[in-house]
Amino acid sequence: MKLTFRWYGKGDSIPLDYVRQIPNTYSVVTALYDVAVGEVWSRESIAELKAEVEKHGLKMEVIESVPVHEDIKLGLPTRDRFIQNYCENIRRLGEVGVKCICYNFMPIFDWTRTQLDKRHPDGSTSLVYYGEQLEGKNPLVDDMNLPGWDASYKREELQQLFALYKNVDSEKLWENLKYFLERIIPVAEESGINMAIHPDDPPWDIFGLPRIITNEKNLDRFLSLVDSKANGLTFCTGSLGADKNNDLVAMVDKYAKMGRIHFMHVRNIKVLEKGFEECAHDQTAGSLDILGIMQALYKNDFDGYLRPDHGRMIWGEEGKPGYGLYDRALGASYINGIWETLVRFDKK
Ligand code: DNO
Repeated sequence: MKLTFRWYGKGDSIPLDYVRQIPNTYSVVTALYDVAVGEVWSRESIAELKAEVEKHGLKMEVIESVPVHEDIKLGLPTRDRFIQNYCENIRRLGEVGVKCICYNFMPIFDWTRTQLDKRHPDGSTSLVYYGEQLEGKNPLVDDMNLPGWDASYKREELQQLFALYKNVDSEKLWENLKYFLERIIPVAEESGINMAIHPDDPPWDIFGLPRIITNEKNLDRFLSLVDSKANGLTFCTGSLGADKNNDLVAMVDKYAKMGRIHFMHVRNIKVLEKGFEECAHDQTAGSLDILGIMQALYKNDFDGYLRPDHGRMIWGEEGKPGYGLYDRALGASYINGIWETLVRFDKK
């Protein structure tokens, strides 16, 4: 396991020196945040970001994300130009030693929550998703400011996008994903990069938009679209774990054995009837079997990247929801402790 920590570049309020002080941190997980989706990242900006990271004794081996332009997901004729740009970004990142790129294939929206600062009895706050609050809501007419959504979309743009997605059901989305993978995976192979798709969060359709990276059957289908090691997974426990039917331990065991998990996002959640609450990483804090997941990684000699995922806001910290320092550092330490224990009491 190579422990990593997400860092949002120079605009991140958490200094790299602090990240470095988290025991066992090997690499940051970062990206360029000022490039429009679909455009080519300049070599200068990539080099500058890498130099900044390395100046602080860390590596830059994981990029999260190189976002996928909506035209690619929609399968529009304009997609080829954006796929070419995507390939160029893979090449450029490979040139500077990046080993893994995380991306997602969710239509329009990335992760979705109903509240970012739900206060819990111990005074901490965290991200939550209460499905009841979304029932009967329509983002095209209701005034909704759902956290996690790209706030830069104007209502009219959203309406246009939704209209375009009318022609894209889940089968069409699979087709468009295959078209994309068939073109980028050979480039990733040549560039020494493993592509790692992030599951849909939450793993079910949102407002009639299809979501397909959601469960074991679909992950199997995804991996077989292009059967190459470079076509792999970001296994996000919190995303996949929101669906009670996903047996995370069995899935981690299976995909780690196949060598197709390149990146782990580890966090715990409390699974509710119609949603979930994010909580501390610890086993006892939520519903997921974090120990079982870590053990499945260990048993399969997992040597990919892993990062603690969203943390709560604790100890009065203010910052980017899910991405404060304190609780993610606690998560990292918890993960280190589990791993060291597994190594010490080796029972493969
Ligand atoms: C949320 C993240 C996601 C993830 C993207 C990957 O905190 O896990 O936004 O970075 O889905 O493309």
